[in-house]
Amino acid sequence: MNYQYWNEKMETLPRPELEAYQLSQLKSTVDRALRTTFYKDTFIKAGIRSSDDIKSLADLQRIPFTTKHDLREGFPYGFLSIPLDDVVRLHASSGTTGIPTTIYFSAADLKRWAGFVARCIYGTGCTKSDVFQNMITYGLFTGGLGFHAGGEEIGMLVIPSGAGNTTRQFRLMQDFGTTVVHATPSFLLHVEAKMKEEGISRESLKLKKAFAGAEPYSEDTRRRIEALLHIDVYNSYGLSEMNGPGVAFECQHKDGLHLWEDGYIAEIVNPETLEPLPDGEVGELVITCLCREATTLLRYRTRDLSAFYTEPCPCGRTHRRLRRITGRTDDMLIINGVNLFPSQIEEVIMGIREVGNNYLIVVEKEGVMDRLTVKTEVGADIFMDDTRPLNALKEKIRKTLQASITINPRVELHENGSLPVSEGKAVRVQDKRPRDV
Ligand code: DLL
Repeated sequence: MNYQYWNEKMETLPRPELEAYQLSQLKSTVDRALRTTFYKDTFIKAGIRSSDDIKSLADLQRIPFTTKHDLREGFPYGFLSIPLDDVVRLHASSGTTGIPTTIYFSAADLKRWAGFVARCIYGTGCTKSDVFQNMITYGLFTGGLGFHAGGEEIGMLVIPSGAGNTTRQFRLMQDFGTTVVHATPSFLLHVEAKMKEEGISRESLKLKKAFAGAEPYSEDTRRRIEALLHIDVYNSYGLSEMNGPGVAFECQHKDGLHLWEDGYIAEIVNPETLEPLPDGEVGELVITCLCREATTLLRYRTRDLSAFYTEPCPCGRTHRRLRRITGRTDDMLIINGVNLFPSQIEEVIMGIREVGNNYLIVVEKEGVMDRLTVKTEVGADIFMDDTRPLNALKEKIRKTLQASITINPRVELHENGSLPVSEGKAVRVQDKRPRDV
């Protein structure tokens, strides 16, 4: 395979040098943290007075974890480590409580972030000759401007189309010969369904690749998008607290996501005990940001579940790979006492050929019991008025799900294109059970 590196020196830095670099960056991050109102207090309690107290990477363990709750408590400037005058941009994600978590960037931070995203894009084989249509939300969400800057850094022609409006997306693809797109996996599935509906032939498009991320999806979903659109799909992971996209990305092997360890220190911990887990074991991903001067965040508990690969990657990059993120610790549903991640359902149903591209999980109370309903669309080639094959399909889905998740779900089949689609991250779960107050 022909590998291309955007920043060969950093991407292939031997581990001892990479770790020495991390240590020096960690030290400056600790010094910056001491300038924030949040860490000043917590560091003093932890006995850290300056970066001189950090002698090796192992000393990271002395630093307390930071949570989303801390970020909200520190709103708006508790994590800022440079004068506000030197801040040139903010991004924010508004959570369910309404208090946004806000991340500030200096001009140098934006430049570094663009470099990491460029590294991701270039590593998939893209060049400045590609035409890149960024079909994701712009604005406070980091996916739009983050990928936009990465594409421009490489010198690609970037089309800032934003999310939604498939008719206009097809038009742009045809007019400008789009070769690469970026979207959530759920929007890519929707695009494919709309292509059929609008009679757009695959041959009229020059598409080769897609970057898909911002929400969990299964390997079967990736394969489905690849087969339907005849493209290569690369998994892209990131979060606003760590700048946005550009934290971890698949290389041409599409087997695990390289986490850029010169920009981030990642740990996998047991989400209950918070003890570190050995490579290969699934746990909560905790990240320290080394590549940003405006907002300092150390040992941030992402709530995302993943594991480190133990083997190095044949592409030659020395940065460790993460397994596909299967969900979040706070995504877990408990149904009549059985723990269930929505990704377990997706894994099953996306492997069934007759199932369409969209689905919804509904949990309700029936008397004292929880009731799980899985609503899935059927493929475009399946007729809704032919009940015999539909009943057989329903039974097949129910049985396969039950064998895999040990819960007997109710299955509802819906016409292709009839379940709600969101332009941003897909909303896959409706938990209608009354909340205990
Ligand atoms: O979703 C940043 C991003 C934009 C990533 C574009 C990739 C592409 P947030 O809105 O803060 O930021 O959401 C971050 O989304 O903690 C994960 O739970 C989830 N997530 C992001 N990428 C993936 C992925 C952006 N590839 C949260 N697989 C994260 C699974 C993902 N989950």
